[in-house]
Amino acid sequence: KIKDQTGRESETGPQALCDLCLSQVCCSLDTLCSTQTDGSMCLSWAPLLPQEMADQLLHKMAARGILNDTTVGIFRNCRELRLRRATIRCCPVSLKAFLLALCPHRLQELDASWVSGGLTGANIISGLASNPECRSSLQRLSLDGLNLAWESLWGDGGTHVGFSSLQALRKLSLANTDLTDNVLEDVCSLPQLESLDISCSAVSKLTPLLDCKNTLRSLIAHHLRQLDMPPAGLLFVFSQLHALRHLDFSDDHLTLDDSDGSGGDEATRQLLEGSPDVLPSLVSLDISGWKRITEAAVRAFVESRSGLVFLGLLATGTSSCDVLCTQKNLKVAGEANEDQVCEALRRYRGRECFTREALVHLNNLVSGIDKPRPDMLKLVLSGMQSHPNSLHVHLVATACVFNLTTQDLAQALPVGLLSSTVTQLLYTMKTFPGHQQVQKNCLLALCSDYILEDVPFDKYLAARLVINWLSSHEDPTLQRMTVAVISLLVAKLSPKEAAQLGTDVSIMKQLLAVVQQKAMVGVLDSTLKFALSALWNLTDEMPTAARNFIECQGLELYEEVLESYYGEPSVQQKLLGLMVGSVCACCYDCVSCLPQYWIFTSV
Ligand SMILES: *[C@@H]1O[C@H](CO)[C@@H](O)[C@H](O)[C@H]1NC(C)=O
Ligand SMILES: CC(=O)N[C@H]1CO[C@H](CO)[C@@H](O)[C@@H]1O
Repeated sequence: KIKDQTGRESETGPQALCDLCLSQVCCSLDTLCSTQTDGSMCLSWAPLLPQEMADQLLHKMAARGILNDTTVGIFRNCRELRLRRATIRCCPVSLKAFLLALCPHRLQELDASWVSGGLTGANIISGLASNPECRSSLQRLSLDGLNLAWESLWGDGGTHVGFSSLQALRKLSLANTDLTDNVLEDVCSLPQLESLDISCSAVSKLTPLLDCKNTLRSLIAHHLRQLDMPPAGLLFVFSQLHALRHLDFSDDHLTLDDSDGSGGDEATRQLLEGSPDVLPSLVSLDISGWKRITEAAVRAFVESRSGLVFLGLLATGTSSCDVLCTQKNLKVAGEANEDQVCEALRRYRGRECFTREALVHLNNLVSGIDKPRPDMLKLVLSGMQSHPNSLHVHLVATACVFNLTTQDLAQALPVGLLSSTVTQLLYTMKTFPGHQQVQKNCLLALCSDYILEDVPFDKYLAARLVINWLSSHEDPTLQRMTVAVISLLVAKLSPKEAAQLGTDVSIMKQLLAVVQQKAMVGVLDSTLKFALSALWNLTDEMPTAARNFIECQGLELYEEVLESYYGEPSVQQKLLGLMVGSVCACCYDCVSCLPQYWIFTSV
């Protein structure tokens, strides 16, 4: 195990040299490339790289968010950079760039999920099928989240292409697409199809699956909203899928009255209670979210299938069924205990509804916890990262983070993990600016001497976010916390960052308002002291900040405060320190503040 600078065991160890080199290439693309006439980039000098290196470079570029029409141009050179396992996941890549840069390669794998350049599923299929090598080499394809725009393939009497043109496909993912029954028929005619994901699509009948019953080993059919088959029909299809080992037929009906009468509920129950001759090869079954199944049905199923390795039972009300504990090799996603909840968080990372449900149960488990649990914190963090815009997820996740990092627990966690966690909290604060509870949870988690002092994160961003929040809240406990956090953060800023923060008049006003509020009632508490320290740090030798301070009537206010707290050395020191500092800073810069200077000397 590797130790980090602070001597603790680090989570990750050093980065691989290859990884560092690829990152360096990503940062230096501008200098390594020339620009072609159409604006795309082209490596000025391209050595013949080992094949895997090209894949890794593309993955790195996609992960860093720098893959787009311009930069993907470097892969047009398909002699030196040979792609096999390509990804453009979530990247803005247009049809033209896709055709020029990716289609000439003999691809084995392509992940084009959630691309944002207007590419449709039909574009991708016809592009790939136009390269005869690709037709026979492509084994895995993921088009999650895309508009398939299938009609466009049949326009103008052109040659018929479809999924069936890609004869080597074994694994296909079409979750969250407009996949319909007709297109599913085309898909199921693939001769080697082993794994299919049609979750959240518009499919209404599963009958086409009968065409690939001999090859299909994994079917993911989560939340088929438009499924319209009687239970007997569904069960018949299942009974024909002899080769199926993994079936995910989960739904996300988390309340009882949400049932859509698709027959899925009843079919699930019958499947559980039915004979093990149906789906004889099954080792993994996911039926999370279905409400009408019973513990008796689950028990019957588990007892009749000794080879079972996974069962998804989250939000079914059956995960505390006693038989589950007796199976040593069986992993269960559910809510009955810690293992089940963690399993659910791992499995359902991509599913908002289940992630939230599992986090709620995790929060119950970790409330009052007194052992550091980096494993749990990692799961919470990855749930937040997978659903950056889901308020439901962040509301619960931030509460979990607080409980998992509170007090002494933080010091026992790996610094790298804490640093990523705080960075995520800041992102969360930024994403949900108006949400009281989320902001409060983040603030509570941040409000730790150890985290503020010893964990690396963007202190400038944190200070801005926390100050923003201060403006809209008057609850004294939270105000004290906020001001304390601000004062610690401001002390940690680089001179450049502090100068930048001090240029914001609203920040000065917030802090002065706190001072004024305290001075009016004449209390001398930590909030006042923290606010005075923050103001001092912000203005010390900072001409612009000092001028802002003066323009916001800071000197007048300080004059009054000085009178009210006469004989309180701790306050006096902070007041005079700032006044001397700001006036000095300001007079170098701005003669107009001289009258205030005279006020000051008179004091
Ligand atoms: C693509 O990304 C690069 C690097 O991030 C950027 O400089 C360039 O402007 C982007 N091009 C387009 C077309 O968005
Ligand atoms: C020990 C501890 O800090 N428990 C807290 C866990 O989080 C909830 C809020 O979600 C608090 O109410 C508990 O006090």
